[in-house]
Parts: sequence; C-alpha cells; structure tokens
Amino acid sequence: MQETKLKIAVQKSGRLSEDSTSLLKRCGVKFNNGLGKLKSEAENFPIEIFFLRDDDIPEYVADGVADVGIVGENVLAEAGKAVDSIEKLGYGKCRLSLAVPKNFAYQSLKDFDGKRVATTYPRILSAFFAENKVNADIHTISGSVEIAPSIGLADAVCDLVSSGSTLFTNGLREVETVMQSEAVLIARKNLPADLQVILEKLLFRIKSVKAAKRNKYILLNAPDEKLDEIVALLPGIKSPTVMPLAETGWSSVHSVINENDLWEIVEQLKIVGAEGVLVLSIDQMIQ
Ligand code: PRT
Ligand code: ZN
Repeated sequence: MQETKLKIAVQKSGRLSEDSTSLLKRCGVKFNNGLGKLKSEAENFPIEIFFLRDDDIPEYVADGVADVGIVGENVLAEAGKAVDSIEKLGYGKCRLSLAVPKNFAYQSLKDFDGKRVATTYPRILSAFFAENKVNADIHTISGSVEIAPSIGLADAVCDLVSSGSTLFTNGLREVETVMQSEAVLIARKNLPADLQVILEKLLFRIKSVKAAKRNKYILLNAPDEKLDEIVALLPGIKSPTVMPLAETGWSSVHSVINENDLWEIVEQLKIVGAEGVLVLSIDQMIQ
C-alpha cells in the first residue's frame, strides 16, 4: 500500500521561497528543490512538496490539490478562498498600504472619495473602503502599481510595502495601512484524520523552529559570590544551569533568553561581574 503523504504547496520562486524551503529543512525534512522542479518528495517525512506561483496556492489548497500551503496573508485575503489559517510563520512581513503623490495634501481617508486608486488587491481594498465608508474608484492592474500616478492612470495606489523605498523613489508617500501581512501556513477544510496527524507533527516542528529563532543560548562564567545576582538576571526555561568551574570560586552559568532582551541582559551581567559571555543560536527548541 502507498504511504499517505501530506501535500504542501510553497512558492516556487519569489520572496517567500527561500524562507519556506529553509523552514521545512530546519524541521528536519530532507528534499531536493533543484532548479525548475515542480514537485519533490521528502526522503524522511511523509510529505510531498509542490512548487507553485503564490497566487495559485489558496485555490489549490481550497480545492484539495494540495492539503496545506504557505502563502502571504495578503494573497490569502485577496483570494477569498475557504481554507483554515493554521500558523503565522514570522517571515515575509510587509503591509498593504495606501500611498499618494508627495504633493497630495492628505488629511484623512475621506480624501480618497472620488479618487482613482490603482492596486493589484481589489478585493481587500474594496472591503477596506466599504468599512470606512469611502467612495473611491478602484483600478485593478496586474503589476508596477507604483508608476500608475506618474503616468496619469490613478490618483493614488494601494500596494505592498516593506522598506518603503519603492514608494519613495516613485514620489509616493504612505498614508494608511490597509493590512499587515506575513507568511502563514494554511490547510484545506476537513483534512482527513491520517493527514491531520502528519500536519500536527509538522506543526510541532515548525513551532520548535519558531521558538528557537526567538531565543538565544547564553553561557558565562560567574564569580561564586555574584551567582545569586547573575542567576536572578537570567530566566532560562526552568531556571539557569549552574556548574562549578575547575578554578575554585567560579561557576559556569547556562541559560536561554529571548533575543529581544539579549543586549539589555548582557550589559547588566557584565556590570554584576560575568565574564566570558558566549551567545549561541538555537536550532530547535522542543517544549
Ligand atoms: O511569481 P509569484 O506570483 O509566485 O510571485 P509574486 O511576484 O507575486 O510575489 P513576490 O515573490 O514578489 O512576493 C511574495 C510575497 O512576499 C507577497 O505576497 C508578500 O506576502 C510578501 N512580501 C514581503 C512582499 C514584500 N515583502 C515586498 N516588499 N511582496 C512584495 N513586495 C514588493 C513591494 O510591493 C515593492 O514593490 O517589493 C517591492 C519592494 O518593497 P520596498 O517597500 O522594500 O521598496
Ligand atoms: Zn504572485
């Protein structure tokens, strides 16, 4: 009998491709994603990976051609397909924003009344305008939205932004955020129980990789008389590990800390007397 496999759709080439394949690899899934491949079977985990255009992923998942997929929340919302959002993945972060030419004296959303707004996201934008009672004229175009105002095609744009430099170089100013977005794991509705089991396993690994990314492993040497103060600064999963060093009067302290608190804590540790501080990345954090 053929082994049951979970079919997962990821972007073939684009902004989410590398992060999506490296996430699967960090989850211990071995596969070949060589150039031009459309499909790949993992060697050591019951999944089959499809490499697709991101815009097609919500529909493939909704139709059951793929069981799960990784796609930007922006693409998911625009597609309007009935699928389940399972887990935000923390990469591919951007926002869908409204932007106007620099000389547009913008004050509020009401300024879009009667204006032509170019976008590749008509569904999301019309819902946003309806919610905010704005009567604008949405022009759906398929790409290069940022040049629409300069060629007289529109008065404003609604487009994805990350650094903002594309808007800036095109003489546009971001004025409203329509939605925040990041890559998300989606699944088709009513996933059969045997595939649900595989999805749960994959999800457990994804969560471990995400937790590991947020945390750092820290090791340091502490003079014994300062141990209490140093241990108090370090949270750890339960509590820090403390081991005596060969040199009497000193201990080695190990702990896991949140990346956001790293520098703050390291500075305090140094003040209290910690030496030889090492900070390491964590591959997986199983909780
Ligand atoms: O070929 P395929 O259809 O699969 O890919 P695509 O060309 O439609 O999508 P792609 O690869 O460009 O983006 C895939 C997903 O990445 C998007 O759907 C978003 O979820 C996410 N993402 C994150 C972004 C950006 N950041 C981003 N900056 N998608 C597009 N951009 C654009 C932005 O619109 C601007 O034109 O990149 C340009 C540079 O952005 P700035 O603000 O840094 O200048
Ligand atoms: Zn696309």
